[in-house]
Amino acid sequence: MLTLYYAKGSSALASHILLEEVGADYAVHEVPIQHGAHKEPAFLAVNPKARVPALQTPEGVLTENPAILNYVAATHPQAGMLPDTPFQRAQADALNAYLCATMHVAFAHKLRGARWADTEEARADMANKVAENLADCCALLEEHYIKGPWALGDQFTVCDAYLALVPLWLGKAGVDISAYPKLQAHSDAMKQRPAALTVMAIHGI
Ligand SMILES: N[C@@H](CCC(=O)N[C@@H](CS)C(=O)NCC(=O)O)C(=O)O
Repeated sequence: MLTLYYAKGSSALASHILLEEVGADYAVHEVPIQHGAHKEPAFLAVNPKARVPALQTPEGVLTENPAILNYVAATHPQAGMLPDTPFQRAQADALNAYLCATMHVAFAHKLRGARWADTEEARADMANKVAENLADCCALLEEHYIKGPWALGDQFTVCDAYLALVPLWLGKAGVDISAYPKLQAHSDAMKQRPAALTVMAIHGI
């Protein structure tokens, strides 16, 4: 049995969508980060990094969206969420690493500036750069990484569950997704998938 620790509207959406897409047998445990629940001892015992998502598995807890996505895909091979060849799998890892370590972090500078700077002025400077940085990320994804209709081509994969976060980040940062036709089409296509829609509704999206 799997248990996903998540907060509504957070980046846990990606792992949540994949669990639903593969038809996993899983439970959910909401961690309302807006009330500081992720800093309570009960959750720190699950994830000492105080972040969602976290996935309780029979072998222990996994954190970080890319790791959770790969685990869920690998344990549900019938769903075909990983590409076939080692090279394509590495391409999927590269895209997910970019979303995790570059694009999500760029977005986090909007509300989480206190991680990096102590003064109001520095935090405001960082927040003011978020839209520009996300637009740069989108241009790169659009030009070099999204093959279409799904991230890696015809097959829906782990990357597509992660890319479901991009419209949220852009909306909150005031970046118009319609400037990026492949990302817009991807967002529209996600809304045609019953599993993704179910999870988005849970997250209030
Ligand atoms: N690299 C992590 C990022 C997780 C993360 O930053 N989650 C946010 C929600 S989107 C969080 O828990 N924030 C709580 C905080 O920063 O205090 C992943 O991809 O799983």
